[in-house]
Amino acid sequence: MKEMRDFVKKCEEEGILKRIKAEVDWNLELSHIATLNEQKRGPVLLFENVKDYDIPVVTSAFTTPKKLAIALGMPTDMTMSQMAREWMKLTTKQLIPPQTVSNGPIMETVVEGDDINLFDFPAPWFYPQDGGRFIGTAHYIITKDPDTGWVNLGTYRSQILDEKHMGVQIIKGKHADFMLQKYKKMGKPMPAASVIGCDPIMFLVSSTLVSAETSEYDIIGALRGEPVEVIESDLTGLPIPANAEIVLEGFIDPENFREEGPFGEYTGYYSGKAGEELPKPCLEVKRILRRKSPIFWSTSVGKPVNDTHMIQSLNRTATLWTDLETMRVPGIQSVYIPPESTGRFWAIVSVKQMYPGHSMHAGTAVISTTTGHYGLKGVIVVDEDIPADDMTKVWWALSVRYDPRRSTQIINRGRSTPLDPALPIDAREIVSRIIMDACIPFEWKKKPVEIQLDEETVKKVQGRWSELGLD
Ligand SMILES: Cc1cc2nc3c(=O)[nH]c(=O)nc-3n(C[C@H](O)[C@H](O)[C@H](O)COP(=O)(O)O)c2cc1C
Ligand SMILES: [Mn+2]
Repeated sequence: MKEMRDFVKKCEEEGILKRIKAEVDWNLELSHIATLNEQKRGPVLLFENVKDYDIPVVTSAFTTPKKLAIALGMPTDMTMSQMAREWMKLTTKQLIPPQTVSNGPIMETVVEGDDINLFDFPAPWFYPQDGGRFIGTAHYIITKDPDTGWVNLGTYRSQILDEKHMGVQIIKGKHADFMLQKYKKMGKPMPAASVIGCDPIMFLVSSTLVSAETSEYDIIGALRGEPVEVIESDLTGLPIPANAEIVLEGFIDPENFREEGPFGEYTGYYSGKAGEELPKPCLEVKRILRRKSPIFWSTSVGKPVNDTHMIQSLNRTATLWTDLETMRVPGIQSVYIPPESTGRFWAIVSVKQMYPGHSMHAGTAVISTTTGHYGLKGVIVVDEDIPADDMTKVWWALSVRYDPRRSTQIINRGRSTPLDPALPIDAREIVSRIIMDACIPFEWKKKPVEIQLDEETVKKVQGRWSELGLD
């Protein structure tokens, strides 16, 4: 899969894409249709007739495991946890850097100077109290480290502020923020490009916690098994994906931030009310590259479960699992960060215990990893017979193997996310974490005797299944 169109085609063949021909307003209506559709875990939507526009809009691209499997080119019956494991395997094998080409569909139309107008794109107005129209949701921002040349892709929500400016919420400590601080020291604006509409793996990876100095492009290459084709921009020097739909290129002035938001965030709450949060970086758009007839891609963010939570669930499960393997925590059977926890606040780890304290070894490791040290509130550790993504069994373990006083540890001071609505608005730097060890203590000499069905009888009654009229 090379581009957005391949994904649309594949989803249509699989019968999980719906073309919407009726006119739909970009103002609230489109996002509300998407959200209601997502609540039912409905199909990918392709809005072909958006009011005031002739550019179609895709939404709801990732709201089921099957859609993610299609995007990743994996078997469509895989579970989230299994896909995350495969992700881990592919991205720890061999990274594949991008390949520079001289031309591509993204160069079909070049818009410069006075002709630049961000309102030319059907950016939706998502929720009633949003501060404006958000053009960058299912998109990512390309930046480059001025010292090392490291190229970063990061998804940071972006709002249209006027025809030529978009606010970009680059949260402190994110990779584009590292780079912006360097440009600030140099007294220079930072080149940046927003990519809207691309091979869906690119969007998946651009919101993944990849270590600093590693380019997301190389991870994308590893997942696809072939390099991303990029064109080196003569304006910004950035590598632009040749097969993208729309690219907005320009510069972020580190000295000149602007108010953006509020926006209905993935927590289910608004974030960024004016006055509550600092002004945000702002991209001045100097050139638009686009296909003649581009497809616009958007995602509803907002309450779980939608694209954002599914993406975060998949990629954080993958990076957490990778972190645990890298730390050589033995016996890890499966890992899962449920989308219902917004894909970030809770993690479940299944472990085959081999020594006393092993389950807590796993639990404490999780909160010390790169993925687990940021924003996570709870870890549930379960024994090997409980798959991390089987909620029925996880609840059972929490009920019959867990004693709150013995099995709980609270860590008081962990790194938090400024978007967490459970913390006071002016104190969101630090959050506590809980480790819940729902494993039977390894050192117990006397263990409770678990019921197992009699194997012989199971075989026998299975053989009688149709005779019993149970087929
Ligand atoms: C739809 C969506 C919107 C996001 N919006 C933001 C945002 O506005 N600001 C932010 O810092 N991170 C946001 N994230 C999370 C980042 O993409 C994620 O932390 C990623 O690792 C950032 O890239 P970096 O690690 O290269 O900095 C968003 C993720 C998704 C899926
Ligand atoms: Mn990065």
